[in-house]
Amino acid sequence: MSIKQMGEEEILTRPIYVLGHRNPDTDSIAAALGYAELKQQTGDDAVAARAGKPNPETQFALETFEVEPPILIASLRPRVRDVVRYGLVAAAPEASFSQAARLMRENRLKAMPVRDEEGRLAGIVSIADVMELYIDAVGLGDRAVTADDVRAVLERPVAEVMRREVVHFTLDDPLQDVRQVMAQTKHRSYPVVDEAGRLVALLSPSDLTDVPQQKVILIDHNSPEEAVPGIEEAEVLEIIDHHRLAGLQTASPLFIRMEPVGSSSTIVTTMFLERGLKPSRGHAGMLLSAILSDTLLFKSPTCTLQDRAMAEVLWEIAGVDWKVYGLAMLRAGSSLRDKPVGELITLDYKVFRLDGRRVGVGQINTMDLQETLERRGEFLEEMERRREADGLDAVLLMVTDPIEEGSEVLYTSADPQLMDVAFGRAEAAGSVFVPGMVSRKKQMIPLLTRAVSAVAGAA
Ligand SMILES: [Mn+2]
Repeated sequence: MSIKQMGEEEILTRPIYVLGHRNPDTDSIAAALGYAELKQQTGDDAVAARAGKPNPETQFALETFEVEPPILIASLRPRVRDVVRYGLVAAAPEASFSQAARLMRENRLKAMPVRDEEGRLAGIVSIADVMELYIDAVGLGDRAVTADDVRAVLERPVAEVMRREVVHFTLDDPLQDVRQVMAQTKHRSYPVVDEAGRLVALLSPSDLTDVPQQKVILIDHNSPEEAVPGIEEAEVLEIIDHHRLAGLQTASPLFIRMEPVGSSSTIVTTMFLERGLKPSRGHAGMLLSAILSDTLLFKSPTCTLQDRAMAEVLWEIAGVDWKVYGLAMLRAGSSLRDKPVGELITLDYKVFRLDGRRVGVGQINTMDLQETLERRGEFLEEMERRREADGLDAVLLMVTDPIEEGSEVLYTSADPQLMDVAFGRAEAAGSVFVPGMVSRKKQMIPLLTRAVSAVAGAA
């Protein structure tokens, strides 16, 4: 992060986040790491970010190649930390009221926070408090105020006169909430505390008038539904992706690189080579992992010659046998026995809008289909619960066996006809094995899209 001087305040300029989709898969993490490195190599202040917890497969890859996961960005909604100016005037609790008053006058403040020895917010002291103190001391005009009265008040320690109930904010409070509180309380300024409760700054309403937008590069996704919450408040500089275009609107022109290849990491690797650069060994290993994962070891119909060619470049740099490593990685990611069904359904789960219908489709890979299907009933129950809770037309789960090359598709739908059309009279069984189906994007979504329009046409 770079620091630039503006007046006497230090303002941290925030880096560009290279950010993958929610429910991150290996591609979404690896392509973010790789592309952030490429941007850094070409002189940009870019940082890889992730929208959620790495899945077990990604965790295996990160550990194998000794790579730190990207930073977690759970929301792009601006927070107090994005606008706060650090550095502030505060009184010690043992200071006298007159000392505090002098500080306030020097700094043209009407109120000042009080900070204890540990640096925590202890209270707030204000010029207006002095009025109350006089009234307490001498009553309302019962007798004349003497110099001794004034001295007695001014010499009292701040700790005795401060207000301890203070409207304050934390660095992580969303500005949306802050604005509401400010509108209700109408103070000139509010103390801000960090995670440990330490006083770090004062925030005034004018700090919220010109909020800088977070700059982001979206990787491995382009739809607002898959992006981190608050994406509409950020500035999207670039999109690097291999999915269909799905409705993101931007305020400014942007750089877009989308290619129908098996993985975003393939595009990132291609961009390295186009610039005569290459990723570090660790990131090469991650990018390779993503290609192997997205293409299911080059077997998926989404796999192209370019995926294969880039993978070859990457395994040279990473120094691994792709087949041995790839199988170990898929196996690490597909150990499902101990996981609750709710977690498995959402592990790699996306909601699609297909011709007016909203359909959730999850996918898990397993090397042991039978073991997973022993819990079929449990899965279907949880999927139906989720479908109702989210008001979806259907929820599907692809349980994919990359070695057998096929998927057991579990489904629950408000409209059984839709599933009948999609999977050919599957008889409300709630599940059907589809040989050859391994890709959600290239096989399942087109199939569902056709079924949705067929049902709409018939109605
Ligand atoms: Mn991908």
